[in-house]
Amino acid sequence: GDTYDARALQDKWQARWAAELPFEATMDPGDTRPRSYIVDMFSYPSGDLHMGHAEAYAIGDVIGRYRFQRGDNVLHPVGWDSFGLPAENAAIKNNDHPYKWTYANIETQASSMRRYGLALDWSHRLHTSDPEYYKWNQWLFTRFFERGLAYRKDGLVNWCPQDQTVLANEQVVQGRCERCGADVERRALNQWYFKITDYAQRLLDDMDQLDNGRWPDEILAMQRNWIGRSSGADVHFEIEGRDEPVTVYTTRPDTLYGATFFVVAADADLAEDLCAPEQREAFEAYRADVAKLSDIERQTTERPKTGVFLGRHAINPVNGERMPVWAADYVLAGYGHGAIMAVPAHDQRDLDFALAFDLPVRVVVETGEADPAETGVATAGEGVLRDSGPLDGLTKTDAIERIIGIMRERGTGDATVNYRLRDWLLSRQRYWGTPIPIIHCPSCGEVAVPDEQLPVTLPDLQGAELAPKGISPLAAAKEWLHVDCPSCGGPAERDTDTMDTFVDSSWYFLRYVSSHLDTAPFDTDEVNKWGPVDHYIGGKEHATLHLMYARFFTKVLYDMGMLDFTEPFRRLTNQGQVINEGRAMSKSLGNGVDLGKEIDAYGVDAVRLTMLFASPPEEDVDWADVSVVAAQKFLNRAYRVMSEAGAASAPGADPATGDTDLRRFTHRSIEQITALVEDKRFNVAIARCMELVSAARKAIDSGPGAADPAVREAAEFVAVALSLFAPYIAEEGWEKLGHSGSVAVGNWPEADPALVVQESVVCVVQVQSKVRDKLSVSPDIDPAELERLALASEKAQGFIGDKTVRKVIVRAPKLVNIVVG
Ligand code: ANZ
Repeated sequence: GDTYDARALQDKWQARWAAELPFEATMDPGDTRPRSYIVDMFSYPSGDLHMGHAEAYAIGDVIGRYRFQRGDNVLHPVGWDSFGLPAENAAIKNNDHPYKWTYANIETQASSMRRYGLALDWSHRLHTSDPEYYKWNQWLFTRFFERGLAYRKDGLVNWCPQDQTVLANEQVVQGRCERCGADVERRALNQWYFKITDYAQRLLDDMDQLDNGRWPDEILAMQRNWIGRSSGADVHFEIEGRDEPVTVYTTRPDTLYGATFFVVAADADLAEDLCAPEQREAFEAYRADVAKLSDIERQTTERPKTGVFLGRHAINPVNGERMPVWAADYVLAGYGHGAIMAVPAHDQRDLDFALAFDLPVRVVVETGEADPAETGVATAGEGVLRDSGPLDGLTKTDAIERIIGIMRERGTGDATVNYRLRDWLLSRQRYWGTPIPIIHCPSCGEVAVPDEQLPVTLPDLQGAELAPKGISPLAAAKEWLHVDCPSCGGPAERDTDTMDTFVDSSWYFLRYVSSHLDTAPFDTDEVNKWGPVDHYIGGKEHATLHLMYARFFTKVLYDMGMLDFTEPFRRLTNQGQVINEGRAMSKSLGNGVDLGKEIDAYGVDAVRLTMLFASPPEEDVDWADVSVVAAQKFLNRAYRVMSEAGAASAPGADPATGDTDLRRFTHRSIEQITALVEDKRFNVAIARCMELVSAARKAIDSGPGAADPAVREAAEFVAVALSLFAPYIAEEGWEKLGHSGSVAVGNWPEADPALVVQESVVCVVQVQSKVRDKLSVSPDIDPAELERLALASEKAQGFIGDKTVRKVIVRAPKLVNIVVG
């Protein structure tokens, strides 16, 4: 037939792949093929697959399928990130168990993935909500706990009033809940944390394994920013009437002589500690106001400065000056030491505060700018120190070094480094997650559930029992709650919080390798053979969440001796979004496109090809600008070329006897498409496939004809190349070409170098834009060499004469224009 029947091909080849399993990795140690480990960020089972999944999975599939074609032992597994709030909210609404919604959606997505033609290894499939998976979350938590990397503390946490649960800092976006958009509040709670801050410097240092294009620069920049390394000094200030000195962190110890007051975070315990009795009432009132604000609000520069005098004085260690101590909200309790020396002349926030409360402003760095006390603008730039005793006349950098030296000698301060990164708040007061494997015993304290009692499975709750109450629903499951202490045997209670689901996704790519192992979270030897993941594909919304956490887990597991690598993902590709009419698809805009309907109308291959052809993987695809019909037409042309070539000749003919022009075209296509695919420029690779199909068509219609071995050679490469982008039609075409097995594995050809070299091209040499000579040169000639040849041309020299060459415009290989005057 002339046109292919997409649905029939899908059914036929899906069944074949399911029966023959061409995409399963081999774990056999005797298999010496290179290993490729490709992972897509796993799916959250919120419903059926949507256009965004289709884009991301198409990209990951090209990467995986290319490695299959190169003959690698490929592991490209699949799994589900299946714990989380939406399942629970659906269960409350439907008076059901979250289990049902979750696993029904997983099955829907799984069958859509199979239909979508993804070359996945289904035998490694995992779901994080299975006890056989989350048991190992608990096991890992216990190891972290033993190493002091999981701990509980009281603190102000982000509280989502809508979801009735705490959120990690990373889950608060501009003061709102990342998930539901509600304004996040602050609450004082006792919660579990992972000590990611211990790894701040390594998270920075190891980025040198990820730069140079291996990870997108943008993601690395966001992580660097999130970690927020700052280097400066700790300075100890005596406080009048108090034994203990108070330490502040400053990036500008050079400005110590310009410090005119002292500020403590109003919500820090220190403020309460320092407050003089006569100021207590004013302080308490102020602190109550501050508790209502988010960190983001507190740091916005537009807000007027507020604060209260604490009735005390600090002593500047360099000059003995008395400085009033204030409490204010622009100093954060959780950064540095929660206290600062204020230098209003050189720090804008301090200046705003000084002007609001009539505190002195003293310039100590001469920058040549106007007096901050008059302009209201602090001068933060470079300059020379003045009114600063031993620092006078020094530059900022030298002054910093000098003052640190002085303080070190006197024991009043030293150089130090600070990070913005906070510990990872782990506890959630919700049901559908991994129970924290801790038992609280009145006499033994926090006791880890012994490994042999894991998993601690979720109690069987559903419907209204899951409704948010501010405390975890698990607390209501009394039978589950009350246990004997594993240590003393006395009555005790389980921890009722569940883990942030980002714990689940921090190590699933390790579990995949041996996803059914029941003696350990993963098989260390096997993971060290496959890992780190060669290529990880997923959205950039995970820049500071999942991608940071996964890096952290990998380092901890390395330290535990369970891994021999320190970074989880060698290469990272962030796919663009599929949008419509210039905007993200959304229910409220009504501009959503239904993946299932597109596939029903045009077939999987045409939809995949459209996605991949529309733009490079990292860029957005606007569905309003693409033509799935055009993709379908191209696939029909490709299909006809493959079937006509297949009908006219049998496999095995010696291509050397075929048409040379077409052969050259085919081999140049092989060379270019290989390079383009390796460079992830799939859209251009597809354009080259289209040109190859046209060249083969021409050879059939008005050249050597369909039976020519060069036509077969071209058509075979069309099938092989298309197997990356449009797998069904590629299989069918390959079969039409007379082959029996799958086209998808081990068929990628090498370009014949003899056929790839282009003979010479003609280069026009102009003088004053008039053609004066023609040179025959290599198509990849170096521009400098071409310029030399053009200037040496006798004919061109005749027109240059004794005039001066002003400029030579070189457009290698085809044009050189010599400008004289
Ligand atoms: C005196 C000074 C003078 C400062 C000057 C800056 C400029 P980064 O770079 O973000 O680390 N600071 C320290 N702890 C703080 C806290 N808990 N809340 C709010 N601000 C705090 O910023 C470090 C600087 O931010 C420190 O250096 C301190 O102000 C302030 F001309 O000390 B500086």
